[in-house]
Amino acid sequence: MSDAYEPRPEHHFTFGLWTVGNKGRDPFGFEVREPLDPFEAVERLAGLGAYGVNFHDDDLVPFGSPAAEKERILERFRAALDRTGMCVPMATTNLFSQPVFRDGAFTANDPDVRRFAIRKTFDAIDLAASFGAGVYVMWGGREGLECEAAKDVRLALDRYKEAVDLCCAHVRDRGYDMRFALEPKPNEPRGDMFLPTVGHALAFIGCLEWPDMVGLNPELAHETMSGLNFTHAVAQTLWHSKLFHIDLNAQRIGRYDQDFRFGSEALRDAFNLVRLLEDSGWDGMRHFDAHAYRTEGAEGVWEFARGCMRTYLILAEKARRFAEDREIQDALLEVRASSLAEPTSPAGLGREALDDLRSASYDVEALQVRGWPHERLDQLTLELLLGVR
Ligand SMILES: [Mn+2]
Repeated sequence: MSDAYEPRPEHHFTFGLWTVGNKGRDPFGFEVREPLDPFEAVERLAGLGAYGVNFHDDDLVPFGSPAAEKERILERFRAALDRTGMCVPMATTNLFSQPVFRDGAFTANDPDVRRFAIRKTFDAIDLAASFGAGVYVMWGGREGLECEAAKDVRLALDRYKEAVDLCCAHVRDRGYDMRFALEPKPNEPRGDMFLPTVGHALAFIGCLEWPDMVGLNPELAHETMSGLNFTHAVAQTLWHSKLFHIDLNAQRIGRYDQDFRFGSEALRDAFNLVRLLEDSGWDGMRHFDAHAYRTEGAEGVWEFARGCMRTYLILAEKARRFAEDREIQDALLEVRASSLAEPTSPAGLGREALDDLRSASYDVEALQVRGWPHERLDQLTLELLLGVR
Protein backbone atom coordinates (compact mmCIF):
# COMPACT_ATOMS: atom_id res chain seq x y z
CA MET A 1 0.00 0.00 0.00
CA SER A 2 1.80 3.13 -1.16
CA ASP A 3 -0.12 6.41 -1.29
CA ALA A 4 -0.10 9.99 0.03
CA TYR A 5 -0.30 8.68 3.59
CA GLU A 6 3.01 6.83 3.51
CA PRO A 7 4.94 7.75 6.70
CA ARG A 8 8.36 9.30 6.18
CA PRO A 9 11.11 10.31 8.65
CA GLU A 10 10.34 14.02 8.19
CA HIS A 11 6.91 13.42 9.79
CA HIS A 12 8.79 12.80 13.06
CA PHE A 13 6.87 9.71 14.14
CA THR A 14 8.44 7.80 17.01
CA PHE A 15 7.64 4.65 18.99
CA GLY A 16 8.85 3.33 22.32
CA LEU A 17 10.68 0.00 22.32
CA TRP A 18 8.07 -1.06 24.89
CA THR A 19 5.20 -0.31 22.46
CA VAL A 20 6.06 -2.53 19.49
CA GLY A 21 7.82 -4.82 21.97
CA ASN A 22 4.63 -5.31 24.03
CA LYS A 23 4.17 -9.05 24.49
CA GLY A 24 0.45 -8.90 25.17
CA ARG A 25 0.56 -9.72 28.87
CA ASP A 26 -2.35 -8.31 30.86
CA PRO A 27 -3.57 -8.75 34.47
CA PHE A 28 -5.58 -11.82 33.40
CA GLY A 29 -3.40 -13.46 30.81
CA PHE A 30 0.16 -14.41 29.97
CA GLU A 31 2.33 -13.19 27.11
CA VAL A 32 1.09 -14.10 23.63
CA ARG A 33 4.04 -12.79 21.57
CA GLU A 34 7.74 -13.61 21.65
CA PRO A 35 10.13 -10.95 23.00
CA LEU A 36 11.08 -8.48 20.26
CA ASP A 37 14.78 -7.87 19.80
CA PRO A 38 15.35 -4.04 20.12
CA PHE A 39 17.57 -4.21 17.06
CA GLU A 40 14.79 -5.77 15.02
CA ALA A 41 12.40 -3.09 16.35
CA VAL A 42 14.73 -0.38 15.00
CA GLU A 43 15.00 -2.06 11.59
CA ARG A 44 11.26 -2.67 11.23
CA LEU A 45 10.25 0.83 12.38
CA ALA A 46 12.79 2.42 10.04
CA GLY A 47 11.36 0.30 7.22
CA LEU A 48 7.89 1.68 7.98
CA GLY A 49 9.10 5.29 7.79
CA ALA A 50 9.41 6.17 11.49
CA TYR A 51 11.89 8.83 12.57
CA GLY A 52 13.01 7.48 15.88
CA VAL A 53 12.74 5.09 18.77
CA ASN A 54 12.52 5.77 22.50
CA PHE A 55 13.24 3.51 25.46
CA HIS A 56 13.16 2.93 29.20
CA ASP A 57 16.62 2.05 30.54
CA ASP A 58 15.46 -1.56 31.17
CA ASP A 59 13.90 -1.96 27.68
CA LEU A 60 17.34 -1.75 26.17
CA VAL A 61 19.61 -3.12 28.90
CA PRO A 62 17.78 -5.66 31.09
CA PHE A 63 17.76 -4.75 34.80
CA GLY A 64 20.89 -6.04 36.56
CA SER A 65 22.92 -6.75 33.38
CA PRO A 66 26.68 -6.98 34.01
CA ALA A 67 28.78 -4.10 32.61
CA ALA A 68 30.25 -6.16 29.74
CA GLU A 69 26.80 -7.31 28.63
CA LYS A 70 25.56 -3.71 28.78
CA GLU A 71 28.41 -2.56 26.54
CA ARG A 72 27.71 -5.33 24.03
CA ILE A 73 23.98 -4.43 23.86
CA LEU A 74 24.68 -0.70 23.47
CA GLU A 75 27.21 -1.28 20.73
CA ARG A 76 24.74 -3.41 18.75
CA PHE A 77 21.93 -0.88 19.28
CA ARG A 78 24.14 1.98 18.16
CA ALA A 79 25.03 0.02 15.03
CA ALA A 80 21.32 -0.52 14.24
CA LEU A 81 20.68 3.23 14.62
CA ASP A 82 23.64 4.09 12.40
CA ARG A 83 22.56 1.60 9.75
CA THR A 84 18.97 2.88 9.60
CA GLY A 85 19.46 6.57 10.40
CA MET A 86 16.97 6.29 13.26
CA CYS A 87 17.23 8.75 16.19
CA VAL A 88 16.55 8.48 19.93
CA PRO A 89 14.68 11.74 20.68
CA MET A 90 13.41 10.68 24.13
CA ALA A 91 14.26 8.26 26.90
CA THR A 92 12.90 7.44 30.34
CA THR A 93 13.45 5.29 33.44
CA ASN A 94 11.56 2.20 34.49
CA LEU A 95 10.74 2.98 38.12
CA PHE A 96 7.75 0.66 38.33
CA SER A 97 8.48 -2.96 37.35
CA GLN A 98 10.95 -4.05 40.03
CA PRO A 99 9.59 -5.09 43.45
CA VAL A 100 11.85 -2.49 45.13
CA PHE A 101 9.47 0.22 43.83
CA ARG A 102 6.28 -1.35 45.19
CA ASP A 103 5.78 1.62 47.55
CA GLY A 104 6.87 4.20 44.99
CA ALA A 105 10.23 5.43 43.70
CA PHE A 106 10.70 9.21 44.10
CA THR A 107 7.90 9.19 46.71
CA ALA A 108 8.66 5.89 48.49
CA ASN A 109 8.55 6.23 52.26
CA ASP A 110 11.98 4.57 52.57
CA PRO A 111 14.70 7.18 51.83
CA ASP A 112 17.05 4.45 50.56
CA VAL A 113 14.51 3.37 47.94
CA ARG A 114 14.21 7.03 46.89
CA ARG A 115 18.01 7.35 46.64
CA PHE A 116 18.21 4.14 44.60
CA ALA A 117 15.48 5.51 42.27
CA ILE A 118 17.43 8.75 41.82
CA ARG A 119 20.64 6.80 41.14
CA LYS A 120 18.86 4.61 38.55
CA THR A 121 17.45 7.76 36.92
CA PHE A 122 20.86 9.50 36.86
CA ASP A 123 22.31 6.43 35.10
CA ALA A 124 19.42 6.37 32.62
CA ILE A 125 19.84 10.10 31.95
CA ASP A 126 23.52 9.47 31.16
CA LEU A 127 22.47 6.66 28.81
CA ALA A 128 19.87 8.93 27.17
CA ALA A 129 22.43 11.72 26.72
CA SER A 130 24.87 9.29 25.10
CA PHE A 131 22.21 8.69 22.39
CA GLY A 132 21.50 12.42 22.00
CA ALA A 133 18.00 12.37 23.53
CA GLY A 134 16.80 15.93 24.17
CA VAL A 135 13.70 15.02 26.19
CA TYR A 136 13.57 12.89 29.32
CA VAL A 137 10.10 11.68 30.28
CA MET A 138 9.04 11.13 33.88
CA TRP A 139 5.99 8.94 34.29
CA GLY A 140 5.48 8.19 37.98
CA GLY A 141 4.20 4.65 37.55
CA ARG A 142 4.31 3.75 41.24
CA GLU A 143 4.11 7.29 42.67
CA GLY A 144 0.80 7.04 44.46
CA LEU A 145 -1.06 4.97 47.00
CA GLU A 146 -3.96 2.74 47.87
CA CYS A 147 -3.86 3.19 51.66
CA GLU A 148 -4.45 6.90 52.23
CA ALA A 149 -3.07 6.82 55.80
CA ALA A 150 0.30 5.47 54.65
CA LYS A 151 1.43 8.69 52.96
CA ASP A 152 0.91 12.39 53.51
CA VAL A 153 0.34 13.67 49.97
CA ARG A 154 1.93 17.03 50.82
CA LEU A 155 5.13 15.30 51.96
CA ALA A 156 5.04 13.05 48.89
CA LEU A 157 4.92 16.19 46.73
CA ASP A 158 7.90 17.60 48.66
CA ARG A 159 9.87 14.46 47.76
CA TYR A 160 8.56 14.46 44.17
CA LYS A 161 9.76 18.05 43.75
CA GLU A 162 13.10 17.19 45.35
CA ALA A 163 13.57 14.29 42.92
CA VAL A 164 12.79 16.38 39.84
CA ASP A 165 15.07 19.15 41.15
CA LEU A 166 17.88 16.60 41.70
CA CYS A 167 17.50 15.29 38.14
CA CYS A 168 17.64 18.85 36.80
CA ALA A 169 20.74 19.46 38.94
CA HIS A 170 22.36 16.31 37.48
CA VAL A 171 21.67 17.48 33.91
CA ARG A 172 23.05 20.94 34.69
CA ASP A 173 26.11 19.49 36.41
CA ARG A 174 26.85 17.21 33.44
CA GLY A 175 26.12 20.00 30.93
CA TYR A 176 23.56 18.00 28.94
CA ASP A 177 21.15 19.69 26.53
CA MET A 178 18.10 17.94 27.96
CA ARG A 179 14.65 18.88 29.25
CA PHE A 180 12.21 16.90 31.38
CA ALA A 181 8.60 16.11 30.50
CA LEU A 182 6.20 14.98 33.25
CA GLU A 183 3.54 12.47 32.21
CA PRO A 184 0.38 12.66 34.33
CA LYS A 185 -1.92 9.70 34.91
CA PRO A 186 -4.84 9.41 37.35
CA ASN A 187 -4.53 5.73 38.37
CA GLU A 188 -3.18 2.34 37.25
CA PRO A 189 -1.02 0.77 38.44
CA ARG A 190 -1.59 2.62 41.74
CA GLY A 191 -5.10 3.10 43.09
CA ASP A 192 -4.47 6.86 42.98
CA MET A 193 -1.39 8.47 41.49
CA PHE A 194 0.27 11.78 42.28
CA LEU A 195 0.19 14.45 39.53
CA PRO A 196 -2.98 12.81 38.14
CA THR A 197 -3.78 15.27 35.34
CA VAL A 198 -2.13 17.81 33.05
CA GLY A 199 -3.52 20.60 35.24
CA HIS A 200 -1.95 19.18 38.41
CA ALA A 201 1.41 18.82 36.66
CA LEU A 202 1.37 22.35 35.22
CA ALA A 203 0.78 23.77 38.69
CA PHE A 204 3.54 21.55 40.17
CA ILE A 205 6.12 22.77 37.63
CA GLY A 206 5.71 26.34 38.88
CA CYS A 207 7.05 25.21 42.30
CA LEU A 208 10.25 23.59 40.99
CA GLU A 209 13.80 24.91 41.32
CA TRP A 210 14.30 25.17 37.53
CA PRO A 211 10.80 25.39 36.05
CA ASP A 212 12.15 26.22 32.57
CA MET A 213 13.74 22.77 32.36
CA VAL A 214 10.48 20.95 33.00
CA GLY A 215 7.39 20.63 30.82
CA LEU A 216 4.82 17.99 29.99
CA ASN A 217 4.38 14.77 28.09
CA PRO A 218 0.57 14.60 28.05
CA GLU A 219 -0.89 11.23 27.04
CA LEU A 220 -4.22 10.89 25.28
CA ALA A 221 -5.20 7.70 27.16
CA HIS A 222 -4.30 9.06 30.59
CA GLU A 223 -6.27 12.30 30.34
CA THR A 224 -9.20 10.45 28.77
CA MET A 225 -9.22 7.98 31.69
CA SER A 226 -10.05 11.01 33.87
CA GLY A 227 -12.91 11.86 31.52
CA LEU A 228 -11.18 15.06 30.43
CA ASN A 229 -10.87 16.60 26.97
CA PHE A 230 -7.33 15.73 25.83
CA THR A 231 -7.28 18.33 23.05
CA HIS A 232 -8.00 21.02 25.66
CA ALA A 233 -5.25 19.65 27.89
CA VAL A 234 -2.77 19.86 25.01
CA ALA A 235 -4.00 23.33 24.03
CA GLN A 236 -3.43 24.61 27.55
CA THR A 237 -0.03 22.93 27.69
CA LEU A 238 0.88 24.74 24.46
CA TRP A 239 -0.48 27.99 25.90
CA HIS A 240 1.97 27.63 28.81
CA SER A 241 4.80 26.73 26.34
CA LYS A 242 5.09 23.41 28.18
CA LEU A 243 4.42 20.88 25.43
CA PHE A 244 7.83 19.14 25.39
CA HIS A 245 6.58 15.78 24.10
CA ILE A 246 3.28 13.96 23.47
CA ASP A 247 2.02 10.38 23.82
CA LEU A 248 -0.58 9.48 21.20
CA ASN A 249 -2.88 6.47 21.38
CA ALA A 250 -6.62 5.80 21.78
CA GLN A 251 -8.78 5.26 24.84
CA ARG A 252 -12.41 5.10 25.85
CA ILE A 253 -13.59 6.98 28.93
CA GLY A 254 -14.13 4.87 32.03
CA ARG A 255 -12.05 1.89 30.91
CA TYR A 256 -8.71 0.45 31.97
CA ASP A 257 -5.59 1.98 30.39
CA GLN A 258 -6.21 0.72 26.85
CA ASP A 259 -3.29 2.23 24.89
CA PHE A 260 -4.98 1.38 21.59
CA ARG A 261 -3.74 2.23 18.09
CA PHE A 262 -3.97 5.98 17.47
CA GLY A 263 -7.38 6.97 16.09
CA SER A 264 -8.97 3.58 16.73
CA GLU A 265 -11.43 5.15 19.21
CA ALA A 266 -12.98 8.63 19.37
CA LEU A 267 -12.04 9.53 15.82
CA ARG A 268 -13.38 13.07 16.02
CA ASP A 269 -11.35 13.75 19.17
CA ALA A 270 -8.29 12.44 17.33
CA PHE A 271 -9.04 14.81 14.44
CA ASN A 272 -9.39 17.79 16.79
CA LEU A 273 -6.06 16.90 18.37
CA VAL A 274 -4.22 16.53 15.05
CA ARG A 275 -5.72 19.80 13.80
CA LEU A 276 -4.47 21.53 16.94
CA LEU A 277 -0.95 20.07 16.67
CA GLU A 278 -0.67 20.83 12.96
CA ASP A 279 -2.19 24.33 13.12
CA SER A 280 -0.03 25.28 16.10
CA GLY A 281 3.14 24.52 14.17
CA TRP A 282 4.40 22.50 17.14
CA ASP A 283 7.67 20.89 16.06
CA GLY A 284 7.95 18.08 18.63
CA MET A 285 7.91 14.35 18.09
CA ARG A 286 4.64 12.58 17.31
CA HIS A 287 5.23 9.68 19.68
CA PHE A 288 2.92 6.68 19.86
CA ASP A 289 2.65 5.17 23.33
CA ALA A 290 0.33 2.34 22.42
CA HIS A 291 0.45 -1.34 21.62
CA ALA A 292 -1.17 -3.92 19.36
CA TYR A 293 -4.29 -5.77 20.51
CA ARG A 294 -3.57 -8.96 22.43
CA THR A 295 -5.19 -10.87 19.58
CA GLU A 296 -2.22 -10.10 17.31
CA GLY A 297 0.71 -12.25 16.38
CA ALA A 298 4.19 -10.93 15.53
CA GLU A 299 3.18 -9.40 12.17
CA GLY A 300 0.08 -7.69 13.59
CA VAL A 301 2.42 -5.46 15.59
CA TRP A 302 3.62 -3.84 12.38
CA GLU A 303 0.05 -3.42 11.10
CA PHE A 304 -0.57 -1.60 14.37
CA ALA A 305 2.50 0.64 14.04
CA ARG A 306 1.76 1.49 10.43
CA GLY A 307 -1.88 2.21 11.31
CA CYS A 308 -0.94 4.75 14.00
CA MET A 309 1.14 6.76 11.53
CA ARG A 310 -1.26 6.48 8.60
CA THR A 311 -4.23 7.63 10.66
CA TYR A 312 -2.24 10.65 11.87
CA LEU A 313 -1.35 11.58 8.28
CA ILE A 314 -4.93 11.09 7.06
CA LEU A 315 -6.23 13.34 9.86
CA ALA A 316 -3.53 15.94 9.10
CA GLU A 317 -4.78 15.96 5.50
CA LYS A 318 -8.35 16.41 6.79
CA ALA A 319 -7.12 19.35 8.89
CA ARG A 320 -5.65 20.98 5.76
CA ARG A 321 -8.93 20.47 3.92
CA PHE A 322 -10.84 21.93 6.86
CA ALA A 323 -8.78 25.12 6.44
CA GLU A 324 -9.47 25.23 2.68
CA ASP A 325 -13.16 24.30 2.69
CA ARG A 326 -15.15 27.38 1.62
CA GLU A 327 -18.38 26.42 3.41
CA ILE A 328 -16.55 25.59 6.62
CA GLN A 329 -14.72 28.90 6.46
CA ASP A 330 -18.04 30.70 5.97
CA ALA A 331 -19.46 28.84 8.96
CA LEU A 332 -16.46 29.93 11.03
CA LEU A 333 -17.21 33.55 10.06
CA GLU A 334 -20.84 33.03 11.14
CA VAL A 335 -19.77 31.93 14.61
CA ARG A 336 -17.16 34.72 14.69
CA ALA A 337 -14.39 32.29 15.59
CA SER A 338 -11.65 34.83 14.83
CA SER A 339 -13.23 37.52 17.06
CA LEU A 340 -11.97 35.59 20.09
CA ALA A 341 -8.52 36.92 19.19
CA GLU A 342 -9.70 40.49 19.76
CA PRO A 343 -8.81 41.76 23.28
CA THR A 344 -11.75 42.35 25.59
CA SER A 345 -10.07 45.55 26.79
CA PRO A 346 -8.10 46.98 23.85
CA ALA A 347 -6.94 49.83 26.11
CA GLY A 348 -5.35 47.40 28.58
CA LEU A 349 -5.56 47.17 32.37
CA GLY A 350 -5.08 50.84 33.37
CA ARG A 351 -7.50 53.12 35.21
CA GLU A 352 -8.80 54.61 31.95
CA ALA A 353 -9.53 51.19 30.49
CA LEU A 354 -11.30 50.15 33.69
CA ASP A 355 -13.36 53.37 33.64
CA ASP A 356 -14.32 52.69 30.03
CA LEU A 357 -15.57 49.25 30.98
CA ARG A 358 -17.37 50.63 34.04
CA SER A 359 -19.18 53.39 32.16
CA ALA A 360 -20.00 51.72 28.84
CA SER A 361 -23.57 50.67 28.20
CA TYR A 362 -24.49 47.44 26.48
CA ASP A 363 -27.61 46.57 24.53
CA VAL A 364 -28.14 43.25 26.27
CA GLU A 365 -31.48 42.77 24.49
CA ALA A 366 -29.72 42.88 21.14
CA LEU A 367 -26.81 40.74 22.37
CA GLN A 368 -28.99 37.96 23.69
CA VAL A 369 -31.35 37.40 20.77
CA ARG A 370 -28.68 36.24 18.41
CA GLY A 371 -28.13 32.51 17.96
CA TRP A 372 -24.79 31.00 17.07
CA PRO A 373 -24.91 28.37 14.30
CA HIS A 374 -22.58 25.82 15.89
CA GLU A 375 -24.81 22.99 14.66
CA ARG A 376 -24.02 23.76 11.03
CA LEU A 377 -20.29 24.17 11.66
CA ASP A 378 -20.18 20.92 13.60
CA GLN A 379 -22.09 18.97 10.95
CA LEU A 380 -19.84 20.31 8.18
CA THR A 381 -16.80 19.24 10.21
CA LEU A 382 -18.31 15.81 10.73
CA GLU A 383 -19.10 15.40 7.03
CA LEU A 384 -15.53 16.36 6.13
CA LEU A 385 -14.33 13.72 8.53
CA LEU A 386 -16.76 11.14 7.15
CA GLY A 387 -15.33 11.73 3.68
CA VAL A 388 -18.44 13.09 1.94
CA ARG A 389 -17.06 16.56 1.30
MN1 LIG B 1 2.92 7.13 28.08
